[in-house]
Amino acid sequence: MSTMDRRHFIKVVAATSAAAATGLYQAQAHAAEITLKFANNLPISHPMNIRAKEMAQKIADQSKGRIDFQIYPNNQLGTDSDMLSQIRSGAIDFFTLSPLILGTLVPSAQISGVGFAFKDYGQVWAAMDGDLGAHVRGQIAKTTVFAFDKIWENGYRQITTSNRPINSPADLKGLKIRVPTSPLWTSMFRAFDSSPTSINFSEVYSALQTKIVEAQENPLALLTTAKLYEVQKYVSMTNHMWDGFWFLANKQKWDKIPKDLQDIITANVNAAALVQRDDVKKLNDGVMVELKQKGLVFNAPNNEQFRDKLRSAGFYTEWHKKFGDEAWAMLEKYTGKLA
Ligand code: X2X
Repeated sequence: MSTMDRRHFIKVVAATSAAAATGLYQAQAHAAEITLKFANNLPISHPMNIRAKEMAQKIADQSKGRIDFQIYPNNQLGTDSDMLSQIRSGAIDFFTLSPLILGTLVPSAQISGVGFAFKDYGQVWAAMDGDLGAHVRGQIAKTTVFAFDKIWENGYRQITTSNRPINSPADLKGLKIRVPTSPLWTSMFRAFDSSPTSINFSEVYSALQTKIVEAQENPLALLTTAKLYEVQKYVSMTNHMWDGFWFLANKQKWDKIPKDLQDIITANVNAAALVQRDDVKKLNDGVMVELKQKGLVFNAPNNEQFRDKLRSAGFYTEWHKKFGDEAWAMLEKYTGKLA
């Protein structure tokens, strides 16, 4: 090797290992004008990260290499609580978060997670792409972050346990269940007379494995991609709530991005949301057979009984009061009367 070659070789190796250290998916190996960090809590095999990776490449291509859109999946940068602090301060540029967990910062954002509110996806997308979503995004925009128009998909949530199927609301009594960190989630499982514990998603697998909790609830896509089937046995198809991910940006960081590049990012984030919605729905609908093969035992309880339990516990009355008449009417415009 000549001196020149060796120098070049060392430079390439250094650049490659630096790239490997800075993020799992790096669209650009050479220096871009703007480097942006998107962090999230989901495994790399989840459709959110698969579509985000594709999106990062499109953003790099369409910006002609001016933007390096880096993805930090799977809680690499910390728990949801940590990442919420990071997006608020601008330590990260983008973050996807459940509207309910965002409720720790913007209480009104939790309204889309009211138990048994949306009967089907027609209602979900009409509401979230319509007035209800616009109302929530307006509230989020009063903070140091804002949400892009199109919410990303997580899915309808199902209860899993390590020791017994949930057939009726009575089976939820005293159940030691993990819930994400959110006032509405805790309130809902208290209304079911369960014993909910707030745990960030990054700790869920080990909390179930070590039996700190016996149960959790999530869409089926998470059971497979986060391998929760290894530490749970029963899946009860309660469909007790729909959940999504607002794609959040730090406002101050965003305002520093030139308008032409902002437009490229906005168009790609919203477009990726739409294909990701479809992917996640297909995965949630299609993965049951595979999960059964992995040993999970499914049952389909009567959802109406669970809804009645929330009604009689005063859950709807309480949250109607908290969200206020105007927001509640906006929700019921899409869902019909809830209580
Ligand atoms: O924490 C969860 O359970 C998850 C992955 O579904 C959310 O991000 C709300």
